[in-house]
Amino acid sequence: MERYGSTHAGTSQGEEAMINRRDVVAQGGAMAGLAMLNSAFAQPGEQVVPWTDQPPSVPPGPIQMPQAMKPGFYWTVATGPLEPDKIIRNLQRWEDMNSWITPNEHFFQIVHYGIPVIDPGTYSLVVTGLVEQPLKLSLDQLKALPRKQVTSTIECSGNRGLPFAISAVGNAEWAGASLAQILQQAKPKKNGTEIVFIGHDAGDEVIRDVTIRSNFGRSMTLDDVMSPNNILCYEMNNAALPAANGFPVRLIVPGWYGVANVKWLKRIEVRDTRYMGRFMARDYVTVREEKINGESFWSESSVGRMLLTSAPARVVKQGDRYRVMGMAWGGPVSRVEVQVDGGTWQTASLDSQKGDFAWRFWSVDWPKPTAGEHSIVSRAFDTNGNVQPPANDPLIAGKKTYWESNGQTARHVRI
Ligand SMILES: Nc1nc2c(c(=O)[nH]1)N[C@H]1C(S)=C(S)[C@@H](COP(=O)(O)O)O[C@H]1N2
Ligand SMILES: [Mo]
Repeated sequence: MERYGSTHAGTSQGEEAMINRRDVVAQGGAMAGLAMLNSAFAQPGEQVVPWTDQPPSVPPGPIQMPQAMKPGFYWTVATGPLEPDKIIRNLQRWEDMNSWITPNEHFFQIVHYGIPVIDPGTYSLVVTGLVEQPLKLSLDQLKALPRKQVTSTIECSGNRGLPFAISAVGNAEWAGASLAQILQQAKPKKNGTEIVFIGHDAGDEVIRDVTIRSNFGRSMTLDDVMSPNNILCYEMNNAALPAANGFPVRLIVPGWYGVANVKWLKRIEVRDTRYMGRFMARDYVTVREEKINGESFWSESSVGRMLLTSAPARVVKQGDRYRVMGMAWGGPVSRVEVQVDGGTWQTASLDSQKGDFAWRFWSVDWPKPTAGEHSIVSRAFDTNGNVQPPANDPLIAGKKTYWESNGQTARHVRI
């Protein structure tokens, strides 16, 4: 495990002090108030023991990128090297992620081409392509459709693949119109199998030697699109979407990695061929070595459904009693286990908040830690019998790109 010495940007030592009941309720609103009935949140009188392995702050570009983050030889970003601190924003320290619902002002933001300015009064969403009935919906028309809500945890698939991005995950209650209902209204033609979601944001990219102006886009199969959980979302935690999180309308596809949740939606296009845009087929492609009958197979797969994972959020203490708490997500979580200093795995207690797509908080007592440095690892299990893989699992070790890093990770504290 690598260690990172510098502290996270924007936090001071003073903020590391006690988090009491009033702060937790104030930060998380009513949900946090309810959550206080459960054990995973810091209780009154408990103090947070900060991790000693704080991530470095997100670097301003241009910087030396890890090899896997560099665009390919036949594809480059016309504006030059990527600038991580313009893309990855508003990360919280893990110790501060203390409410089951992440407040809007603390929700992470991934912004690849900048934040488009959109007038909600003239906004419209177009549904076009291989459909019998093309649609053009204003924001008011979208809001007039039956309102659907879903609590869903979004994680950037690059989370924990880069040393400076280890908390690009949050949980919110999203509200909007049913995506399936709108697609049904548009009536895809028989050959319309690929549904492309296009954002208002765009950038210049060079493909081979052609410079194109390309909008952010992602696609899903018609089958995946018709899942009843998907929404065309205009509200986040009962407020309008913040500008950086997709105002006025974004896609929310519970159970998929962040990149599939297209923000600032402009157009939905029904097509009959696979969509191979940057964020489907060049970027956000996981390259992994698999052994099939002893032979290497290099799988190259587009980032898709979220994978099972967990993370220790923080260690708290009251007098000489210690507790480790954290979150698990990316599947129907059934159990979480925690290991200290490579010892035996202990079963954590899971908080009761549920929702098929929301993270679960967990906690475990740590009765008598000795003075000194300790490492803490968690692993999640789901109801389908999956286990979060250890770092040396071939699934993780054979992966050459940084996306989908759902393996077990160690955090460190000094007692
Ligand atoms: N139009 C558009 N949608 C986008 C992005 C983007 O840059 N442009 N970033 C994606 C990525 S990579 C992630 S992880 C999520 C993050 O959602 P958030 O910024 O609301 O946290 O948005 C996704 N949707
Ligand atoms: Mo992402």
